Amino acid sequence: MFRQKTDWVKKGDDISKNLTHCDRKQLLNHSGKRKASLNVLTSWLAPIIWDGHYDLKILNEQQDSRIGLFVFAVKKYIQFLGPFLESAEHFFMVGHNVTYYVFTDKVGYVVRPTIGDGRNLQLHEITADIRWQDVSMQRMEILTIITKEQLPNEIDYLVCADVDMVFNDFMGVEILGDLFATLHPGFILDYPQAFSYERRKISAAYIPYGEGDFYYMAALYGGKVEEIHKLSTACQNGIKEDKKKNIEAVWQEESHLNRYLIYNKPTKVLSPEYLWDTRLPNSEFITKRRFLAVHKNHEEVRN
Ligand code: 5GW
Ligand code: MN
Repeated sequence: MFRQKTDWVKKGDDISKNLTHCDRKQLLNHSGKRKASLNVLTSWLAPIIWDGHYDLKILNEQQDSRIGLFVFAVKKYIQFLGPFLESAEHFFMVGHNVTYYVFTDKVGYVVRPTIGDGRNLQLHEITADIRWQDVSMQRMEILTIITKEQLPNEIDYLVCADVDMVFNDFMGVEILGDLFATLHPGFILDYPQAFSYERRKISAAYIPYGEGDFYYMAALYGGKVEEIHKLSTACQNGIKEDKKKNIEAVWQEESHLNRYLIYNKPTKVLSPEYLWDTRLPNSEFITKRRFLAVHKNHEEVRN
């Protein structure tokens, strides 16, 4: 039987804000804009996760997995770790079994937040690479190692996130799947030719014009541990090949991630509800802002 829309709207929620697939597309009258990101299915029939299209109660009852959240916080980015973890305690996989995997060069600076039942925090000390371009790529290298050696014994799904973010609304088991990635909120209405893919043939991250479904952001993706091992290994190999040629992809590991996801389609795609930045246009499409970019001073955090 069809459920009434009101069935899944919590008391006090503004129903008009609960945009359906059709509402969202109707908002888009501009010509020359692409609607693919606003769909609830990709062309390979993977769901695009938007609020209002699933019943979290049912999903929670089906899900008994162990979930890891991998986060990297070296150098000045240590300042983002406290708010990241505290907000995760409020909003990330509430009621499920969660392990935080924190990698930092500043273990002594970490203030452990109060962690709820069934949740735990692992702090791992690493030495940070010197160049900033290498730091974000170092994340991939660590992922390849832990997804092979340690994580298969500890968790089922791994979620990988940037640390310069805060959870601002619930992010739950609706995101979990064999391999999932999130739409970059800056490109939701663009056609693939405008995506900032790596366009130089010499790079292992090269994507020719005419290919590509979406532009994914490296600030949130995940999947089964085995799938993340395959993904990180492929990206890491691409990064190493480029390094041998003395080049680096235009958006570092994000470029390699985008290439991987064209030839290995994600089984779920997360809508921009899962990665938002309040400075961006097109916010009328986004009624839930579950994971927000912290507005950082680039000069200050990079030096
Ligand atoms: C510092 C300067 C330039 C680029 C990256 C860094 C940096 C990144 C760093 O010094 N320390 C660090 O832990 N990171 C990790 O890489 C953080 O988890 C960060 O969220 C992630 C990606 O780098 P971001 O957040 O600067 O990338 P954007 O695309 O969000 O600006
Ligand atoms: Mn970031």
